[in-house]
Amino acid sequence: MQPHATEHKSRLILGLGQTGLSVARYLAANNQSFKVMDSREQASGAAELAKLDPDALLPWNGQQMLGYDQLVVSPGIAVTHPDIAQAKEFGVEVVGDIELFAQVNRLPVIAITGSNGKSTVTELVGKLIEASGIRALVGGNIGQPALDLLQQSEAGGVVVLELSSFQLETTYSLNPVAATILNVSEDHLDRYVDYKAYVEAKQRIFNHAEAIIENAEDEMTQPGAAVKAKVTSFGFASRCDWQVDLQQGVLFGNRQAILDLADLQLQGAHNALNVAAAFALLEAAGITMNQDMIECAKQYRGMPHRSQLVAVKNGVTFINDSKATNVGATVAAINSFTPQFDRKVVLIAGGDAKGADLSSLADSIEKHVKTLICFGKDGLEISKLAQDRSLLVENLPQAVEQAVASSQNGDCVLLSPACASLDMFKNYIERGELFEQLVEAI
Ligand code: UMA
Ligand code: ADP
Repeated sequence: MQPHATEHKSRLILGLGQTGLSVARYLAANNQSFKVMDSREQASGAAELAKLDPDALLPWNGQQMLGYDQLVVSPGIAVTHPDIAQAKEFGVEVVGDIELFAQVNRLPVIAITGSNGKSTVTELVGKLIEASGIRALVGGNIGQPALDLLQQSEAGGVVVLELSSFQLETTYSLNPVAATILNVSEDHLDRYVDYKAYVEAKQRIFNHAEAIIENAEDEMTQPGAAVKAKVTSFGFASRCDWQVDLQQGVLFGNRQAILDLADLQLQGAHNALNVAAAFALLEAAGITMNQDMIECAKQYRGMPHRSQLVAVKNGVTFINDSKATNVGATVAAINSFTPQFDRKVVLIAGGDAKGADLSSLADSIEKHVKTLICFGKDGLEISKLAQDRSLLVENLPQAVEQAVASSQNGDCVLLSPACASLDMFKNYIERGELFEQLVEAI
């Protein structure tokens, strides 16, 4: 049992990004003392922290960490870092911002994790809750740190949290009314010893969940026998509580037709599963479905940089899926465009594969991709997946140039990198925006 977040103790925040700042704001507002360490010379939140406490920021020092009761670790810093591991061994508590949030939050929480679709489902669940007439407080890995939601929580509502595996590693007390792992595929293997450890981190979301939503297509999303919670399923098969019936083109909830898949603005079978998961989460949280919610789901267009149409130029369709930072997302994108563009996809991929096994991309490329254009740190590895149809270039502008040269009327140029962008860009947004600018300039 972790001590209560507002109990007085000496706390050290590790990392001064969005999370670290939100923890500092929260502790300062509750008259709790704290210090902050960041291993980088220019921590992004230093100016804002100085307004709260000009003396709070200290240089990174592993020995000094031993002198605190609790370390509040940002998700971008591995808890296996030798200094943190040593402090833990020494008896210092190691928690994250979600743990502090869970210890004081009094509102019902819907918790969402998975390798892909987290942000889409989190945003959609928030919109559906609002459509039902209830307030939704949406945050976590999606951007708004969870502790910042507490300021808005007095007026009531339901909290919707997107949780990364990193955040779950340092969370102990969260007891969501409904929790899901949407899917699991290889990701972040630069942070985990192996795939099993990554899956175990994700499974922590079920620890105290009242209801669990599992993906019937993916065993890794299903709780172990030790977990005692009501389980609801979503998937393609008729046995699922929430069924995406691709043959009939209908989403069924508890065997009742809810909507025609053709009426969804979101494209692809993976997104239909996302909608099914969202409805299943709401049902498990006790929110009654109504027509406004169904209309809201149909109208939802998804978030930027996730399989978004950029333009059609000279008969060629350009799609920005820059947020595809792992193999699973790129496979889903290729599959979702196959009905319209089978063997007419010019795929732009590459970047930092984060240690993933790329071979599972080979089958989709082999079957459905016309030309593969690769760049970035792991571009060469990806290009080897289809040597007869691949080109290796230096950067994204060259990739777009080559894609234009390789495409003809009726083709689709798809930026879906299967890799993180950090080897060449600030983030996936910068990568996606550059792609959009390059397409606009054609
Ligand atoms: N830092 C160090 N040493 C390190 C690494 C980082 O001192 O070795 C410091 C940096 O200098 C920086 C701070 O830690 O000042 C950054 O902390 P952070 O990387 O934990 O990032 P935050 O700004 O706190 O943002 C985090 C999430 N980032 C990560 O998990 C890497 C954000 O998710 C999240 O939106 C935010 O908290 C609010 O909850 C981003 C993400 O990329 C979108 N998530 C990964 C993903 O989706 O795949 C998990
Ligand atoms: P996350 O927050 O988990 O990264 P996003 O909703 O931001 O998820 O989507 C990330 C990428 O994954 C995008 O390329 C998107 O098209 C793709 N994607 C979304 N949902 C799924 C899904 N259910 N299965 C596979 N890929 C998906």
